[in-house]
Amino acid sequence: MTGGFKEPVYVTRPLLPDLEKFKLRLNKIWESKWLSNMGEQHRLFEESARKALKAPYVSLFNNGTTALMAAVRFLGLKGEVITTPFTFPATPHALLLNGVHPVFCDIENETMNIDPDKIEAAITSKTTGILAVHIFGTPCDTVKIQKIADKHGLKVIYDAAHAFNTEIDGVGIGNFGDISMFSFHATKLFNTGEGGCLTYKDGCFKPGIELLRNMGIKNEEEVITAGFNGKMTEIQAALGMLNLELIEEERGKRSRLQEIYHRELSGVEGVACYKNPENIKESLQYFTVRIDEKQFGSSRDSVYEEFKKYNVFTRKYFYPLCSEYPCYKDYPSAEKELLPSAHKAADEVLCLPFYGELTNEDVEKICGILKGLKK
Ligand code: T4K
Repeated sequence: MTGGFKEPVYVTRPLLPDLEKFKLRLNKIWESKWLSNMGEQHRLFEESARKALKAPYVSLFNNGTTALMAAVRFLGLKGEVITTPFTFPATPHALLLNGVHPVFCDIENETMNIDPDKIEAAITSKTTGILAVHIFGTPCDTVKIQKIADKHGLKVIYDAAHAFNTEIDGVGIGNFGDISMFSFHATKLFNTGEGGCLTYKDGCFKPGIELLRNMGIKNEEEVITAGFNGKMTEIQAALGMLNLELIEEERGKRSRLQEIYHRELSGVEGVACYKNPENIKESLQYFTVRIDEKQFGSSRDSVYEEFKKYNVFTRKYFYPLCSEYPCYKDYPSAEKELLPSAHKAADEVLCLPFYGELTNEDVEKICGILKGLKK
């Protein structure tokens, strides 16, 4: 039996800049006594994030969820919006908290993204939009989704929380649909502790989105709409500036680890790893496998439990499905029979540890443990 790890190995660890460099930025913030409300660090970081995402326009937020809520509200979505059940709770919650009913649509078996061939059947007279997720950073079928949206006059929002740096044929993923949302949470390849942003192609969106982000305040004497507080702080922005400098090196390390995972796990019956086509620049956000219980001899859940005995803490993203939460389970679209691929993915997917600090030997050991669990 392969031995376990001395220290716990988590699914991810945050990228952190050199502390002394961060202190220099903090000194500036302290001197300025400017902590929030779009100060200098915010301005600098917004421009750097825009370049990194290859996006025409960016609005920064204090986290990805508030950003997504602002997108739904800004586009005036109401009635029903078609979305995926195989995602983090933030996706459907951003709709429900805006008074919009999420309508769950099944996913594609391979990419685990919303199945565009099933979207049209879910459209009713109440449908106003599609909220698709580039799950694990794998791009949705943006061409098919846009065609459906154009045909039915629907808005498209992409939840790109996992897709920082994802590109299709060299085009940043934030250029698709009406608005895209990115998360900069600590668990993301690129992080500001908490944080996120919206990207969009239409510059006219900027004032409206940013009004929502700051209570609807136009100036000291005018509040022209009902907004909330979604502002990113100067400290978050400063961390973002420094973490952006580390991304390429981190991506290099993750690419190497990804190769080792693929090499070690290829040919293991019952373990499947998805590979993006050549024209996709990957986000390298997660490394996921699917465990087929029949072929592997052990279920995903038992693999997850067994890994803990070796001090390895994998994650069952995204189990349970959002359609199984108490707030959604009674929706007609939440019926299990309508979502077979989503249920299969929720039962099979396991996210393995994936971050640059891991050594090649660590990943080989994790693969050894997994192979040892095959029956
Ligand atoms: N849409 C999608 C599709 C999303 O996946 C998310 C967030 C959102 C929208 C919303 O974006 P945000 O509002 O969060 O910006 C984590 C994250 O909190 C969440 O951002 C993320 N998705 C989700 C997939 O994962 P948990 O509850 O699994 O995190 P937690 O605390 O269990 O952390 C996982 C592991 O990461 C820990 O075992 C150890 C490591 N870790 C975590 C933190 C917070 C660290 O090493 N350091 C840390 O500071 O939700």
